[in-house]
Amino acid sequence: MGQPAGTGEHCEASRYFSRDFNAMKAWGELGELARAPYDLAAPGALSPARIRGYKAHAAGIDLLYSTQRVDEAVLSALQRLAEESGAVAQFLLMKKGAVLNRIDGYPSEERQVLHTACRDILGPVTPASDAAARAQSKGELEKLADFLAALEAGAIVNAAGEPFTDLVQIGIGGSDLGPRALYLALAAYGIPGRRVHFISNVDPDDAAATLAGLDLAKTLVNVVSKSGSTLETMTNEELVRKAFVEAGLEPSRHFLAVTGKGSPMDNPARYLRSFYMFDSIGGRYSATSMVGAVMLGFGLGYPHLLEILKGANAMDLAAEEPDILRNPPLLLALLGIWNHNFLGCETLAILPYSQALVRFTAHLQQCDMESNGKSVTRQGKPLAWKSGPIIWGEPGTNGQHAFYQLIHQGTAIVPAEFIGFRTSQHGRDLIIEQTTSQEKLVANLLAQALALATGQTHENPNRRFAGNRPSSVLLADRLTPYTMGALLALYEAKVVFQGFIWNINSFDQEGVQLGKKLATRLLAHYAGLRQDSGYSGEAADELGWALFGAAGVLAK
Ligand code: G6Q
Repeated sequence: MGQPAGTGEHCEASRYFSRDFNAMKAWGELGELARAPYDLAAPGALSPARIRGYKAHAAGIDLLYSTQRVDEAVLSALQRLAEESGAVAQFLLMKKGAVLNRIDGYPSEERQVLHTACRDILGPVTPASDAAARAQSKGELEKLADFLAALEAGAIVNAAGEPFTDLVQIGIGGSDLGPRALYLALAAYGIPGRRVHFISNVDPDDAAATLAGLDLAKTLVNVVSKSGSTLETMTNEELVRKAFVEAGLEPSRHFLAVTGKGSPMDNPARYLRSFYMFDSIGGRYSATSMVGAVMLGFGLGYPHLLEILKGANAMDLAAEEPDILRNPPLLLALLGIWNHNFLGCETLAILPYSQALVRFTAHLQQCDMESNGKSVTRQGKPLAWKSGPIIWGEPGTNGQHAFYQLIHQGTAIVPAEFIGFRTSQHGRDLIIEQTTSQEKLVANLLAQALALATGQTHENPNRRFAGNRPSSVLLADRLTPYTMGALLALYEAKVVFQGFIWNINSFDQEGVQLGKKLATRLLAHYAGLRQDSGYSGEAADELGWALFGAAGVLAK
């Protein structure tokens, strides 16, 4: 395991690693086809046959794409693009443990990318399985199973012999967004009497508000930081530890750790239990590692956690399929490239018609924008084509009463990805005027996709809808743990496929380092002032002082 992507058994597929997007034959073909994309607003353009036929399926999720501006010629060219770029070959290499997190010839993270191994263990060993990563994931999962069973059996309790009812997860970025999105999505499956809470922002009010309603004596705190050194997380951990001490509680009986081996947080004596994540799992891809699993196991129970992993594994397997029409993550990636690189759309709205997915778009914003917001190739050369789009969105139908005006009639064309479910999670619904609320929700989703595609002619120009605004619909029966795992893995694979095709490194995040570094220097300056001259902090409130002070410090 762990060969750079240009040596040994990886040689065959590694020829794809330096292939420039605009040098591919399919690039030229798609450019030609983009001169006259499929006209969704033409009469009869959305025929029943098209709507029925333009559908891919995997792991319980349908991808409906009849409302994209594609026809058979475009789909064939997208298939050729997938082949020329070796998208699936690179995905298989990733799963096998190639060192893909790197830039040729420059210092970089030089890491494998093995988040798929966290759920690979829920399926059979395949030729793409990485044995060492499977063993690591299995070990941590077994440790977690033991811990959860001990909680269940009352073998782990608080000092008063009572069971733990609440868990607070402290973490930020990848150690917060994905896990939080999953928990909120699946809270309907929670173990009765258990609750999960989150603290991420270094804003002290985030911690204060979360702690306000908690009985700390019955609360576990799960501190999650791969590096074990993130400013926000370390600060919040200390703040929460202090609250426990002030309440007369011993933190090491309440605090759990999820961190990298050997990190400053890897100190099991300070924690009730320590779980590990590994270098080969990037933060934004870590929701199915211990980063999400400990909290999800506590809140939803181990069987539900396994269902999430099984759904993710099923989608990872679907992503190995070379035919793009049978590979929803790859097809979604290619449709995104068609809209972004060839039809010139700058942003992508991800619009879940499910309140439970309230933080899913925020997670995807990180997963996509941190991965593919890059300007150099994997050889360090400036990109001559556009990489990742801007991702945004909110749950529907609420969004319809907010920003859909621009999506329908604004001057920017905003492709959309709608996510919906045929039945609700709770099953509590009411028929009003002959339809249930769930039917109203799904009808709205489908109506939006249709309206964006076909538009509307009108003699009043202000009531005209140009149409030809592309969208896809991801539809599943119900938002279950299995479906959620599949949905998560679908988007993770979509993002890495796009990165492979754009020839960028989707696994590092140098772009977030500069601001972090400068903030650390500013804080050192404040600390020095406080020590030397009794500076109280108020002066920083004056904008002029703060700006000039900051500029001066940073210029040093
Ligand atoms: C994700 C990023 C980043 C990371 C956070 C938290 O891919 O690397 O969002 O997850 O900065 O890092 P720690 O887990 O090390 O605290």
